[in-house]
Amino acid sequence: MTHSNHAPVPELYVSSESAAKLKREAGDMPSWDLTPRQICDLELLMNGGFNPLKGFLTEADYDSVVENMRLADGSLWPMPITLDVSEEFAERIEPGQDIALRDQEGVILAILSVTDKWRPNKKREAEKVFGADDLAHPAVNYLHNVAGPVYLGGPVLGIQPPVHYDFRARRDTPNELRALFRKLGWRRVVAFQTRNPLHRAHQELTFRAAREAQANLLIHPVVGMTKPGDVDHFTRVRCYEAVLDKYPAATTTMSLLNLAMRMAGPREAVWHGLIRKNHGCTHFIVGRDHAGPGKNSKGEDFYGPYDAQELFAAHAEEIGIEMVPFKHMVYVQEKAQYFPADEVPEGATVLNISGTELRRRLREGLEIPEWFSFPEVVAELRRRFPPRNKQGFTVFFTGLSGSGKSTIANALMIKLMEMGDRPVTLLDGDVVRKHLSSELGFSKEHRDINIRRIGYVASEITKNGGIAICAPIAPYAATRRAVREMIEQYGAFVEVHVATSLEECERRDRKGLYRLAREGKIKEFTGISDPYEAPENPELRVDTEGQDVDNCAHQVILKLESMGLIG
Ligand code: PPS
Repeated sequence: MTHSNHAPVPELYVSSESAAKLKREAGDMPSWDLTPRQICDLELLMNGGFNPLKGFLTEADYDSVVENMRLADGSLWPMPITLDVSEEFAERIEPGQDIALRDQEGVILAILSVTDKWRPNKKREAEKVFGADDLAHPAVNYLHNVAGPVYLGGPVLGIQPPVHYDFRARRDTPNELRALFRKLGWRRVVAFQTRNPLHRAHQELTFRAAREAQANLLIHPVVGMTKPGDVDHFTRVRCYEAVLDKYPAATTTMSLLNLAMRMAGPREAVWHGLIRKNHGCTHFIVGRDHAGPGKNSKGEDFYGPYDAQELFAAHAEEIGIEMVPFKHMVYVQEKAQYFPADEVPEGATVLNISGTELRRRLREGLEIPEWFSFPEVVAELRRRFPPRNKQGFTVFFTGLSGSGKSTIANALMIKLMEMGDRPVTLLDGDVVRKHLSSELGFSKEHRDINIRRIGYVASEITKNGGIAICAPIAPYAATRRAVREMIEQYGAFVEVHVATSLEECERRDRKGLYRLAREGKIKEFTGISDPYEAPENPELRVDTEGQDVDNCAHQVILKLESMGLIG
């Protein structure tokens, strides 16, 4: 069991002549455009990473995997690999039919011979596979809110692998890795699964694990889909490449795994083990809280910290790979070196920087010590996560018509341009309606489209390091929240409620619209005949009654300073 098996794993690809023929035939079949997760699953199905699966699970296999962690024939398989489709598509498909599976550009990757079509009990799947039907679990959220309602199952004939344009030299199929290990003479290989950048503690623990197992080391990071909010794989791979140089020459290699993780803790660990076995590894590092999804909706952990190790240990023989339990490594100041947490000398000073603390230091441009990480890794992370005063952000004004949004937004823009460190774009309500949304009216549906367009443009500006100032009415809280979510993945979202009262707006009536609205000559007018949901927790509320524009804009500047966004 501890010697790597160099014989190839079965793949689902057909020969190149058959592929050409199948591809022609597939042109006439109904086709399903695969989702990003399904593309990851299909790649590992086809290249043998998910051996012994021969396709997307049938209903009998699915039931058995969900209930017993085994395929219907009894072999160990912990994760339902299913093809979820939409209602509309499912209506057109009957068992017995072949369908073409296409990537998002329309390239035909495989043919699925549909043998089963069913409506899964998602609540049961959530409870049995992920431990709870709780939307705080990313895979449960995916199951209920992203995945389609109907599953199709059946064997897959592989035509071609999904195309990757990035890091091609670092991607290997299971059989390519097996061949590499054979060529290098590596008979024992310990795999390290990761979805995070590696720092010194990881380097220490992986190297120790390899020494203990008397094995070579495979850094096997996931580049398919990881936990929402993780560092993107482009940045991570550049970090990994820097760390690779820190291992003694010829002991260690790295390969990228296009897996879509589910964050299913114990079941996921077993799954990861089977996948690594297929990739020719003999040992696998399982850590504390392996593939943990974070906290549930009550703020508790979904799984116990060592549940994954226990489940893995109970099935190690069958997985065919030996577990190397992860040692939690900590830095001991007096010794200037890393120790396993349970071997720290008495009375010694242990230093630690948590993930949250690391993000804070990056955000604020603070020092990240060399004992914690490698300078090359820190440099990559700093490049990707510049301090807040170098990142893009969005200031989103909301308020009634005539509340003074545009005037304050204009003054703010001029002040920010005077500072001159980042480009500034003003997306004023009227201007947007002229250039981006000229066909839209003021129904709820049209207002929402309008605000989402503004949000999209602002999120692109924010992503690219600029400052977006938006000044629409944006009367609906849910739409403002959606825009916030779009933007916060790239930078700060500063909501400013211009809280001028309706009476005051109407008294000023700068455009003469309130009079027309009162006379019924303008329909669906915000505040008069249409709702305005005032923000409950804006970053800032400004009152324009009794203070001038300059003062209001200055309050926004002070807020931006206090948030570390300028200065
Ligand atoms: S929304 O709800 O956010 O899409 O509205 P917005 O794009 O900001 O457009 C508001 C400006 O359009 C003028 N206008 C109206 N406002 C509200 N309701 C109705 N029915 C309406 N019809 C025209 C009005 O001049 C708004 O400009 P501001 O700058 O807010 O005063």
